[in-house]
Amino acid sequence: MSTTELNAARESHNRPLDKDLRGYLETNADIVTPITKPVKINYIGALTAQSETPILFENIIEKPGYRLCDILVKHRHLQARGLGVPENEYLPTLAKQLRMPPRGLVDVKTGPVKEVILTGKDADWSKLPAPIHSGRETQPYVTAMNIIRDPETGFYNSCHAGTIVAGPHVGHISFVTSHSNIIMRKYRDMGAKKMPIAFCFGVPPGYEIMSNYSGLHMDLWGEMEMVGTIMDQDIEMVPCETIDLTVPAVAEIVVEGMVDLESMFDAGTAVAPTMYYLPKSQRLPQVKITAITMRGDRPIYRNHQTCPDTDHQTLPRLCHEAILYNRLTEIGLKVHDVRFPTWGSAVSCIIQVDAPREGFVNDALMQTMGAPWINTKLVIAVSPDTDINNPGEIYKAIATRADPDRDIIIVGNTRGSPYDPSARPLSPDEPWRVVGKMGIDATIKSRHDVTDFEEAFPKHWGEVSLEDYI
Ligand SMILES: [Mn+2]
Repeated sequence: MSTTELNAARESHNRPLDKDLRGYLETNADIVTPITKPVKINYIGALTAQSETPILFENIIEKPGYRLCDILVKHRHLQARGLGVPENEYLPTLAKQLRMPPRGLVDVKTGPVKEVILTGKDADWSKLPAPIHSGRETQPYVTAMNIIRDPETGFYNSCHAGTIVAGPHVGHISFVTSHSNIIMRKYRDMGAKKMPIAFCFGVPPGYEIMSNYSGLHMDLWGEMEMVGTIMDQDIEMVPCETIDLTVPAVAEIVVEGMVDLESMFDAGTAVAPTMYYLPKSQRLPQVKITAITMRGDRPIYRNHQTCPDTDHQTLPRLCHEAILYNRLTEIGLKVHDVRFPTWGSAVSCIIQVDAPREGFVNDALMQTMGAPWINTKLVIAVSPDTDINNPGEIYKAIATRADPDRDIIIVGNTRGSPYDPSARPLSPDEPWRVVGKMGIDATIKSRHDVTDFEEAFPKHWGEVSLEDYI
């Protein structure tokens, strides 16, 4: 078997996809690093961020009985495992699935997440192995997939809004996504004072990829109704104990709560996707925890360590990449890849394209720069021969294939990221900011002589190894 065939076999060997996270970790044991030695919870962040593939802590000193996993989707080959397809089919597959109709949800009476049920005083979420993520933070930070229901449509909207564990039964949730705010407003307009929310820990990567969707969808489906579409299987949901919501039956842990819609509370800083402490302070809604349900046998807490570059940079942008893949394909160019690299601080995007003739790349750059989100401040177009995984290659393509006079588009005064220090704070609308955007065409162009890009190597390069002569 060739390496390509071998990789393809490895990456697609988990189709049909595992229904639950523990099954997924077993199926993909070849890339999971189990840590069986005792680990202090305060070391979890620093240890996690040294792993490039899934890591599973099985022995957390302060939290016996729990396991904790992270780094499920940081790299393309991991995302491909999550969808059960070879790496080169990952992006076209997700892009197509996002254009398909929602599969919906299947209600069942009970499931593994109901093996342990804690309510009242026992529903103490400070007992979960939620770590403190950074040097400046003082409280544990929960990054689970959360579910809220649109009160008008009944659709289940999901995101991974980070939530500060402020006490045994209290949290402060950073609802930065516009859909969460629209839904909260709908509840308020109906006269509601509280909104039910469920935090779901430990679901397979397919759930997480989909739950981070953020395009036009609210009038047709919620992210949860699409999980079955991208996982190609029925998604079973069980009713919550204390709130009127259903949750994935196969989750490892579910925390039920009610969001207070009437007041906002001062919360400290958190780590932005840019990995800075921005915004410096926030006023956030409060959540009151009403129940915790979980598996009986060593439930797996899913953490998304927020810094340095981890799943925290990648996960929210995977559906963005797929949506851009569709939009760029619509223009008529061949899209090889779309990537928000972890080293691009979640405000830059690389598109790897083949353009049929002059003019296409500028349209592709503008389409990407004009994306609905605020993370395409810097967009770089490269050709298929530039290794998109290698920052040095991207830099070289800019240096040798872009003429600043002809190949750079700059647009001023556009929506900036609240997490981008270079953007101008917009008073009195903080934390919003304003910033320009830049597109760089670093592809090989028709005006170039392709043979100019033939790279020089020594004779017998790749055939002889220095190791053999030491
Ligand atoms: Mn949404």
